[in-house]
Amino acid sequence: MIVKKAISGVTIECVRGDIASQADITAVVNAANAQLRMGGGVAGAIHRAAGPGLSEECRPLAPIKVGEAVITSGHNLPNRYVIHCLGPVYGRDKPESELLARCYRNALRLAEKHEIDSIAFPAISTGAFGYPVGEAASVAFSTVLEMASGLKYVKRIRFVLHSERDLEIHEKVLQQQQR
Ligand code: AR6
Repeated sequence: MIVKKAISGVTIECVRGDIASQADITAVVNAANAQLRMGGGVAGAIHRAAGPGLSEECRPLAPIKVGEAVITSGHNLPNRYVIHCLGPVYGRDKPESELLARCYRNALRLAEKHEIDSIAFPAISTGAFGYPVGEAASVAFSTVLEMASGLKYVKRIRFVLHSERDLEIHEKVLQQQQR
């Protein structure tokens, strides 16, 4: 099932799937490590699908700081761009919610700068970095909803969740958010 919400002409949707298989999206977001290297989870899936050219392009851009975002091309991915974000490690990088919000804000700013029409996010920080999914979803959606009316180019924002449980949590949180 796909849950959609439209706000200020921007569609926000949640789907279950693999961030590396979003062929109809212009930019996918990587839940990166500071060194912008392969890693596990999302970073593993993205680098595997993109091929070694992505690591090469990333090398001079690293390291990045928590909350920061950088953009590269998509290499062998079906997407034109990858936007790499370093999320906070839950319980260590504080304040977590502000640092996580910064990831979404900076990713959307970069997307606007590059005139990107559609972007897909994974649930940044909710895997290896331990951020509880419901809390992270709440930060992600409130940040995106806050920015929606100021977006000129980005018209579609997709959240790609790996498990059915994470999808359900995101759907609930999105439905609860009012603006
Ligand atoms: N597509 C979509 N979501 C996925 C996928 C996928 N292919 N694989 C996992 N997820 P994580 P983080 C979900 O660990 O917490 C990396 O190794 C996963 O279930 O990828 O920001 C990096 O190198 C979870 O809900 O990112 C960093 O060191 C969410 O995506 C570190 O882990 C994020 O999980 C980043 O940790």
